[in-house]
Order: sequence, then structure tokens, then C-alpha cells
Amino acid sequence: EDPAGRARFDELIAADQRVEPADWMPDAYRKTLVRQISQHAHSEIIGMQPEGNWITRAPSLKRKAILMAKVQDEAGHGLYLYSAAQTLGVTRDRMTEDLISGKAKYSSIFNYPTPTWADMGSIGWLVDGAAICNQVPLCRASFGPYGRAMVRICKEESFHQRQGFEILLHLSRGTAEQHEMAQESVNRWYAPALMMFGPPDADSPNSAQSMAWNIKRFSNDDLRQRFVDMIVPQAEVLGLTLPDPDLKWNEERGHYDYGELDWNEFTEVLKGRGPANAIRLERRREAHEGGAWVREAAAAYAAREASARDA
Ligand code: FAQ
Repeated sequence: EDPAGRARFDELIAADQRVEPADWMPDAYRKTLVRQISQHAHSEIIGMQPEGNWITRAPSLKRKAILMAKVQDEAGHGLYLYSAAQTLGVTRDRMTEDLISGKAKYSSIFNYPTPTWADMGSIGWLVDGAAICNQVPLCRASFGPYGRAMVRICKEESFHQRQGFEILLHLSRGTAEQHEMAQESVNRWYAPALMMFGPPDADSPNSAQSMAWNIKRFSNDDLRQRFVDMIVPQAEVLGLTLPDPDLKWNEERGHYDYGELDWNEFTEVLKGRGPANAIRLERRREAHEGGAWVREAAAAYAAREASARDA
């Protein structure tokens, strides 16, 4: 413990200023940031798979180009976030090892399959929409590299959300079959998207401390409510129904009430028993092994450049 460092850290947090990598910080603060930022990075990387599934089958060249750009954006987000986590002392190899061994968490949402093209719309509208609600406040996270990475990520997520909304709008206004495909997809993604915000506040062990450290700015339930309030009018524009019979405007609260979510399903997914957990990890392992030669070549090139410089 460094008393002067501790005092400076407490001052920065109290003044709502930024902590930078070289500053002294409590071990628990460092640990919770590594946990959250690495989980977030893993989510972006695993999150490429459900949409990657449709790149070769996109309904037009234009849709394919847009989808490819979006999936590449997710890779970029993963890289910004791994870099932010590395400033805290954890290595990229360590994080990757934890992901492919199944030890690390990543967002529950990416363990659901994408059987139809409409799922590209639902992921953009609901999953990126939820991601934006959760991540805009993270732009003000107290840890500098995380907050700065989030600014850029949020700009790109806004484009992702619009492209998803537009896919659904197109389908919803298309043939009866297309409309039905859009509705069926929204029916599957609605509840899992609400679960992205994490467990209810009463069951969220990390929230209080993360809020005291200005990492999280709002509780899981507050952000979930904000998301529900945002998507209800958007669903009306889409001409689609949200699959929740309890969804109702509450005049007194000034918010929409919504039904209880199936938290058993959430727990099962977190334990690795969701519909697509096994295949997601299997694909990530294959990609990691298949990419070994690229890492070796990059390392050999870097070593040769370094020895040429020293010579
Ligand atoms: N899935 O005490 P809390 C995207 C875990 S968006 C899995 O409330 P915390 C964009 C939590 O880690 C998705 N696990 O935890 C995209 C903790 O376990 P631990 C990624 C979850 O950290 C779109 C335990 O439950 N976004 O990728 C989930 O205070 C389309 C107790 O929970 C982020 O990661 C969940 N949904 O709050 C990409 C945002 N929820 O670690 C491709 C940054 C909770 O103690 C395509 N993260 N858990 O073992 C956060 O804001 C927070 O970490 C929360 C959880 C809000 C997710």
C-alpha cells in the first residue's frame, strides 16, 4: 500500500477525474477493471460469430458489404478493449487463454443461434441497442483507457443499431412471410437482450463498488428500464410487437412496466449451458489454432526487424 498513492486515487475518484495506467490504484480496482474490460473484449470477439454466420448468405451484395463492415468493426472493438486491459498489466495471451479454456465470461447474448436473416436485424436493433444504452455511460468510466475506447466504440454501435433497425423495417414492410420472419426473430431476441444488462440489482454483487469507483454510472435495472423505454416506440414504428404481455406504460412511474425475466435461463447460459455456448467456444479455439502461423510469422518478422535495428 502506498499512502500517498491511495490519497491521490481517492481524490481523483472524488473529483470525478480520470485514473491513468501509471497512477497508483487499489488492487481490487485493477482487478474489477481487468474483469469487466476483458469480458467486454471477449464479447466483441465471440460476438462476431452469430453475424459471421450470414456473411456468405446475405440477401444482396449491398447487405453483404454492410454486414462484413459491421463484423470487422466488432473485431476492432475487441482489439481496443484488449489494449485497454493490457495497460492494467494483464497480457493478451493470458486473456485469450482464459477465453478459450472456458474460464472467462463473455456476454450471455452471444450464446443464442441466428437461424434466419432477420436475426441480423434483431442483433443490430436490440443487441447493439442494448450495448449502446449500457456503454454510453461507460464513456465516462474513471479509468482513462477504457472510457476513451468506449467513445469510439459507441459511435460505431450507433451505426450498427440503425442498420439493424433498417433491416427489420424492410422485412416488416415486405411480404407477409418477411414480416413474419422479422416478428419471429424479435420474439426470440427480446428477452435475451434485456438480460444483457446483467442480473437484477439485488443480485448484482459488483454494482455497488463499481459505482463507487465511477466505473459503472447506473445500475443494471436502471439501464434495462432505459432500454425498454427506448425500444417500445421504435417497435411501433417497425410495426412489430414486443413479446411481453406485461409491457405497459406506467403513468405514475413515467416508465414502461415489463414482465419478469427468466433468470434461470440466464444462469444456465452463464454456466456454459446456453443453446450455442459449446459451438461458440469451439469456433474460437479453431480460429486461435488456425491463426498460430500468423502469430509466429509476426513474431519472427518483429524479431528480424529488431535485430536489423540493433545491428
Ligand atoms: N453475460 O455484479 P454484476 C457487445 C456476470 S455488447 C454474461 O452485475 P457487473 C457489442 C458478471 O460478469 C456485450 N455475464 O456484474 C456487440 C458477473 O460475473 P463475474 C458486452 C454477465 O460487471 C454487439 C456476474 O454476472 N458488453 O459486445 C452478464 O457489475 C453486437 C454478476 O453481475 C459489456 O461487456 C451477461 N449479460 O455488471 C458485439 C459491457 N451480466 O465477473 C457484437 C461492459 C452480468 O463476477 C455484436 N460490461 N454478468 O464472474 C458491463 O457493463 C458490466 O460488466 C455488466 C455486468 C453490466 C455486463
